[in-house]
Amino acid sequence: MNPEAVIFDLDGVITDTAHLHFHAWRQVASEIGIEIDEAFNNTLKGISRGESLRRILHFGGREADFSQAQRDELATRKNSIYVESLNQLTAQSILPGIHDLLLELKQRGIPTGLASVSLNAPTILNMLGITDLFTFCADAGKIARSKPDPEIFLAACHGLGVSAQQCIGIEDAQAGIDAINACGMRSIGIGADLQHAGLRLLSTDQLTWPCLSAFWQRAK
Ligand code: B16
Ligand code: MG
Repeated sequence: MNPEAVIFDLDGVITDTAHLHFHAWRQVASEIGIEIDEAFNNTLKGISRGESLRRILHFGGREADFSQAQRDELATRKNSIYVESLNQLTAQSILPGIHDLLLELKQRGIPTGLASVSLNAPTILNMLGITDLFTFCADAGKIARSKPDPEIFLAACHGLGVSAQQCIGIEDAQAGIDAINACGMRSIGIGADLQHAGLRLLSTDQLTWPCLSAFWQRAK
């Protein structure tokens, strides 16, 4: 038996945009006197734009200093810088092994889903030239809670018409692994430091169909 679907996170699994988020947030944060480093940025993986800003303001001790309208302006400014930087993405920016895996899943008739909380996800898939390799992309604009809440993964399952218990979810962030586990999917984590992943791999080039299939047989 095969999984009913394989559901992917975007940032850190399909392509690495974490450094682009970091550069944009660092610029906006620095303009209001908050310095963030890459270690702090890692804690924002899988966290929505609004919640990321709240955490940055909290980190800088400035949570009380900005109205909602000012926060919206900061988030919009960060997004403009980020979207500008997406111009550098091409098919070469797809992480190792991912294109081959998406093609193989398509050939095997196994549906693929995207569960990214990024409102820019459709643009990014388009820049990478892989929109057609996804059966369904959950709409981040329609979810109320970012990871570790399972909402975006459940939305992907719903759109694909599959049951979460019959799917594999792939993530690079702890919040994402927690979201996958919370909805009863089988989790694969990319990264040495992840906790509670059903299978932990060090790099996306280990994400082959034989690897996923063996994991699924063991998990069932
Ligand atoms: P945007 P994922 C997440 O993507 C990123 O990991 C996170 O850093 C970012 O804040 C979030 O998307 C929202 O992105 O500002 O483009 O809407 O990991 O869920 O694919
Ligand atoms: Mg990610």
